[in-house]
Amino acid sequence: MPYFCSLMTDSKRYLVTAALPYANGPVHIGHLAGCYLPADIYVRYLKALGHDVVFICGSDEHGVPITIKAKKEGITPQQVVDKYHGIMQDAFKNFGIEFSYYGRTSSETHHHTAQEFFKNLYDKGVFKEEITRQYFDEEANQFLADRYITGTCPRCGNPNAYGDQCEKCGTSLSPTDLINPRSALSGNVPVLKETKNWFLPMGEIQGSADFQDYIKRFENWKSNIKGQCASWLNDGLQSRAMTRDLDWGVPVPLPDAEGKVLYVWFDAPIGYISATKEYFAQNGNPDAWKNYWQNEETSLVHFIGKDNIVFHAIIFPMMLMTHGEYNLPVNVPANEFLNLEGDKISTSRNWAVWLHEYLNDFPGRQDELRYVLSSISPETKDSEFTWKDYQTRVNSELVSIFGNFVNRVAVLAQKYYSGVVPENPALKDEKLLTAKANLDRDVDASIQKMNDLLSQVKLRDAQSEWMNIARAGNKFLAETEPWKLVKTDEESVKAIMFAAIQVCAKLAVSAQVFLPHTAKKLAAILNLENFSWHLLNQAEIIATGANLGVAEILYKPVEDVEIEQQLNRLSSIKAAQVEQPKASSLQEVKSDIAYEDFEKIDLRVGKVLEAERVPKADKLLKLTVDLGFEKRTILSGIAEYYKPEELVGKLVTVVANLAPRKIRGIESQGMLLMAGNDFGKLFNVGPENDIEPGSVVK
Ligand code: B3M
Ligand code: ZN
Repeated sequence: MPYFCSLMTDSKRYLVTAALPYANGPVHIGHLAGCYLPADIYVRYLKALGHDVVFICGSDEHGVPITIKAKKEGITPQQVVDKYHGIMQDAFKNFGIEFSYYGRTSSETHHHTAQEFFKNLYDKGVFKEEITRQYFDEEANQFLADRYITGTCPRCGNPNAYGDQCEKCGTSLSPTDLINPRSALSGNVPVLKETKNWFLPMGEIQGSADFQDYIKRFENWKSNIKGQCASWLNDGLQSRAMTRDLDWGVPVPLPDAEGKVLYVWFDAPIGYISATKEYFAQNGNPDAWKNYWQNEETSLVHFIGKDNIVFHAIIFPMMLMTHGEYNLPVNVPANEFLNLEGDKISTSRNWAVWLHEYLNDFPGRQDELRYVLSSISPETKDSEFTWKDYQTRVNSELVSIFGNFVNRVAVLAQKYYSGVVPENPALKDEKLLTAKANLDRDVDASIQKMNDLLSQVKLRDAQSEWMNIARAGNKFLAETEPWKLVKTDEESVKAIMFAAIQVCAKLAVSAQVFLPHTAKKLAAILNLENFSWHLLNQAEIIATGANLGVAEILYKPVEDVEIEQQLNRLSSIKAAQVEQPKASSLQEVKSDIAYEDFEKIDLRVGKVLEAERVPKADKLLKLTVDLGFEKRTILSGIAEYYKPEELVGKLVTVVANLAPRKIRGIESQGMLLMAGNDFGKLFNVGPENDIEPGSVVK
């Protein structure tokens, strides 16, 4: 039954990218599960089918994440990127993520390519030059782009959203969208200062026929991407500055742009193009990159994490489209987030399983981690890595099901036939015939499903079908019991072992996409040289008379003590964090303000009349507050601290003249005063006595 013949015959060209990680820290399991492992599996699958694939990644070496890290470590941004570029590249390689090329955005080719791209759009008159007021830190004497500014996300209420994006809900933001903005440099409240920048008029482009045509593709994409994109498109896209007042990045290639660089999200995706150029230049074919970017027969696929969706599904395609010579992505498979032991993975809080440390602690055990991460891949929703679960999945699935099956077959084949594949005589016994028919049916069904799932980029389920092949093999051995039968019916045992060896070969061929190290070892055990995906169609992969290799145990069980060590490491990190806030739990006093400035704030007593949760916003409550002279709708990020019913009837203090602001499509007409620090509780700051709503607080 040739289930993937159609795919085999029309070999296609693919350019697959995996998000360029910021070179501001090592790679952790969240990165791997988010996009690098899925991209690698998909690329291996396409290659196994015989397609022509170039797989591109590299270090994102610009942007505020780099300069913030440099400041923190007391080194230059260049030193930061040099350090982490090497660490990341090595870790990916050792883990078996096989990029065709791993570039870096500090390269000369990249600077050129990004500047040329910008110039191309500039010359076409795409950008709108605008003088706007941007946040500025007077103490640091610096504009606060992107991550230099933090505040509360207007969409989900996360108090630690960045000026370019909220990592909690994935929304892309502008600094002025943030509620209570603060400078990440000094903690100060920033001021607004005028500066000139070049904007991509995304609203206009959204209306263009080309873009409307492009977004039809979303129809076939994963629902998490479709959902996010639909919500931005429904809100209507806003223009976005493609330049920044920063001194680290690709200089804006215009005469009047001194001290300005390209927005990191403008230059970084162009990094995919630059890296492809470098790859082909290195191979002595400097023009071939065009075939992968500018030839419509090539399929462009971007693997990313959910926080990068808007940039890859909307902004970069708009750039490519307005340039005019490039392909647009045919798919943008984005994963959700992976959490670790009940908490969000965080580089800055050191809450992560670092890949280079894993490779150190578990040498030669890359595939165990690959297996577990694919099994829990956050394809449709956030998922969770725990060390206990890691141990269970390795020991009770990889070792006990797959490892056990191939080991039994290899050992019996050595024992009965000295490692030479036996003949395949026809089975006669009814029970054995049924067992063999079941085996064929189950293995074929799993291979077919695995193929369908792989081509739909449903890699987690695809891997579980792969494991089902081994399950079918174990069931077959349990039903036929060749170790007993060998005493009475040697002919049937030959047929049983022949069939079991073919199942091992199918496992080896299909393991190449998920567990490449395992596939190699198993191929050596089977003495299998050809790895073509074609073979999965064949009833017989290894012929009678072929010599098998040496039997070898594929995995060792994960010991309790290994898990304890990892858990201890994590607990000491938690312990260190709990202590830290105590030392600095009180924020520093902000710089003095004039009384006239204070007087501008109109504080009033309000009475909460109604309170309810805001759907899909964990932290937000929607309140109706009586201010005496009118009733106001106020959204407040306090849902974690107050139940709606606790607030009804309470007196609160309201900033009554705060400019209204739309949050989640609802206009918030004021703000409640709350006391608290960044980690503990929040308490309502309201009058202690019953006083009339609308009374002035002074
Ligand atoms: N460096 C963000 C990230 O690491 C960014 C991706 C760039 S892809 C062009 O999540
Ligand atoms: Zn948010």
